[in-house]
Amino acid sequence: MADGDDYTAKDIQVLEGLEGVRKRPAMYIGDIGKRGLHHLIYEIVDNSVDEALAGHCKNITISLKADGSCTVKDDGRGIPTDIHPKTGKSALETVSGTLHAGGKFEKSAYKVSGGLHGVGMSVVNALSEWMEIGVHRQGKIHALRYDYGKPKDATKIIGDTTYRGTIVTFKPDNKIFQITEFDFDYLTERMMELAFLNKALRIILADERTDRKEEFFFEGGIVEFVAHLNKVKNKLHPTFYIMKKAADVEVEFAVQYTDAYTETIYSFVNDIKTIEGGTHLVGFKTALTRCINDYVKNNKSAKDKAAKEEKKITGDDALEGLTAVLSIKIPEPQFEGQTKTKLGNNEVKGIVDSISFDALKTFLEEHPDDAKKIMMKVTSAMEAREAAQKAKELIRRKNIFETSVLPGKLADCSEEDPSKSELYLVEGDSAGGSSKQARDRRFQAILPLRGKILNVEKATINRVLASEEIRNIVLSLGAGFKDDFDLKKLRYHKICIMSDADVDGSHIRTLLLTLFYRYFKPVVEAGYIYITQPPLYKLKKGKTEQYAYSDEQSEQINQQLGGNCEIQRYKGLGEMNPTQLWDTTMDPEKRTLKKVTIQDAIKADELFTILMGEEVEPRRAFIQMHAVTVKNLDV
Ligand code: 0RA
Repeated sequence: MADGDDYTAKDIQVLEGLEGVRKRPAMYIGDIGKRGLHHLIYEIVDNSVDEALAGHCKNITISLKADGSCTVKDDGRGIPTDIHPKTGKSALETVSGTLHAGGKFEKSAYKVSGGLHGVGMSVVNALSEWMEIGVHRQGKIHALRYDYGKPKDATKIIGDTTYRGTIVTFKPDNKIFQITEFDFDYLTERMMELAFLNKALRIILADERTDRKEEFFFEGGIVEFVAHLNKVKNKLHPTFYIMKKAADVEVEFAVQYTDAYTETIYSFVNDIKTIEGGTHLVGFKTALTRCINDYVKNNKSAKDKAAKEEKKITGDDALEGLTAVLSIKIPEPQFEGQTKTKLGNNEVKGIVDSISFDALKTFLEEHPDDAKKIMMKVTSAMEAREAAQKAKELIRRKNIFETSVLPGKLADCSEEDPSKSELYLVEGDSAGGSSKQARDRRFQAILPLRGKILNVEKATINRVLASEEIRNIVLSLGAGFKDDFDLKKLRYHKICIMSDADVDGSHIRTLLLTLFYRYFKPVVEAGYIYITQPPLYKLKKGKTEQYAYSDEQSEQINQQLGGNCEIQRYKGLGEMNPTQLWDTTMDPEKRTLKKVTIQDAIKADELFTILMGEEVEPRRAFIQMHAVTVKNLDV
C-alpha cells in the first residue's frame, strides 16, 4: 500500500474493513462478554424494527437455535437484491459485507428519509463463525452465506416463495467472544421494551434449546408500558397519551400520576433508551412543571387568591408520583455522556417543550376531575417539602434530641463503653418482658417496640418525629438523627433487631432497616446492625433438649436423637421462657447474629414501593415470597 501523502481516506476504509472489526471488536459492540454477545442480536433486530418504523413490517421472530446460532426473521420488504450498476453489488451484499457509513458502535438511527437500513449487519457478520441471509422478495428466495465475514459465493436465487421478508441467521465466533451461549432471560427485557415502543409490532422470542417462548404485542404501545410500570401502584387517573410531530421531530408520551413518592420516567430516542436523559427529557420536564404551575395559578378560588401568597411548585413537586414514558424520533440524534445515552441535540428541547406544554394544558383543561387529583398530589408534595424544611429548622433551633433523658421503656445496661454495649430492639411487649429477664444487664439493653413501626418511606418528617416508638429509638441511641446524627455519640455498637421468624416479623425487620437506612445511615455503614436468629423448633427426647433453626436441622437432630422426638414449634419469641431465650438467642457464647450490610438495607428500602403500595394482592404475594430469606452468618 501507499505511504506518506498517498495515504488517502479510501485506504483507511480498506484498512477498517471487516478484518478491522475482528481485530478490535469492543470498538464496535462495546465488549466481548455477555453484553457484546447479546448486542449482536440487538443489531440485527434493530434493522427489522427500522423496517417496522417505515411501516412495512409487523412481525419479528428471534429464535435461539440448538446449534448456538440465532435467527432473526421479519416480514418486511426484504433487503433489495438487484445489482447496483456502479458498484456491481446488490444492497444486500453492501449492507452485510462492508462496513458502511454508520456501521460503528453508534446504533442505528431512525431513517426518516427512508435510507438503506442494515447498519450493524456487517459488524455481526464479521464477528460470526458464519452468517446466512435469506431474502424473500418478489416471489424469489435470494441466499447469501459468509464464513468469518468472507462471502462463500455470490447471491443466489435458490427457489420460489410466497413469503416476503428477511431472515438472518448467524453463529457468534467463539474465537472472539468469551461466552457464546445466548441467555433467553437477558433478551426478554429489551424485546418487551421494543414491543412497547412500537405499537402493534409483534416480537416473538423463541428458545429452541428449551422450548421456551414469549410473545410481545402491545396494541396500546407506551400506554401499556405505563400500565406495566404502574402495575402495583395506586393510579390517580387514566393514562394520558399524545403523539405529535413538528419539524422532523416526532414526540410521543404517556403519563399517569400515582400516589407514590418517587418519579418514574423512561425516555427514548429512536427506540434507544436514554438512561442519562438529555434535551428531550429536559424539555418535557420543564413543560410539565410550567403547565402545572399555570394551572394552579389560573384555577385558584378568589378566596385562596386573597388568603395565600404565591407559592411555587418546584419540578420535584410536579414530578412526585409521576410515571411517564417519553419516546421521540429524530433524523440525526447526537448521543453524548458516559454511556452515550444522553441526547445532545439542542433544537429538540424547545420542540418537545412546546408540544408537551400544549398537550398537557389541553389534557388538564379537558379533564378537570383528573386535574384536581393531580393538583392535590403536587400541592401536598409541595406542602410536605415545606413542612420538612420547617421541621428541620425546628430541630436545629430547639435541639429536641439533645436531652440526655432516656426513654422510660428502655431497660438500659450498666456498661458505659459503647463498644461493649448491646441494644436489643424487641418486637412486642411480651417478648420484651422475657428478654428483660433473660439478658445480662451488665452489657445488654432492651427496648421493646409495640406493634408496627411507622413506615418512614410514606411519612413526612413531622410524622416520623411524632411516632413514640421512633422517638424512643432516637433517644436510646443518643446520637441524634438524619443530618444531625453523630456516630461518636452512639451508645451501643451492637444493635440487634429481634423479631419473630414469621411474615410479620420479617415486615417489622424491613421497616426497621428502612428507618436505619434513611435516618441513621452511619450506623448501618459502620456495621453495627444485627439480626438475631431465634430457633424455629425445640426437640425433646427423654432428658435431652435441642434447638433447631431450620426445617432441615430439625429433621437432622430428630434422626440423631433416634427419631420420634417431641417437637415444639416456636411461632413467636413470646413462646420462649427467659432461660430459653437467653440460651438460644442472646447468649454471646451460643447465639447466631446476622450482620446487616448496607446492601441489605438498600434492598429493604427498595422493597417499599411494592410492600407499601395500596394494592394488597401483589404486596401479600411479595411478602410471602421473601418472608424468611435471611441468610445465616456467623459473627
Ligand atoms: C431498504 C429498502 C428496502 C428494504 C430494506 C432496506 C430492508 C432492510 C432490512 C434489514 C433487515 N430487514 C430488512 N428489511 C428491509 C426495500 C425497498 C423497496 O422494496 O422498495
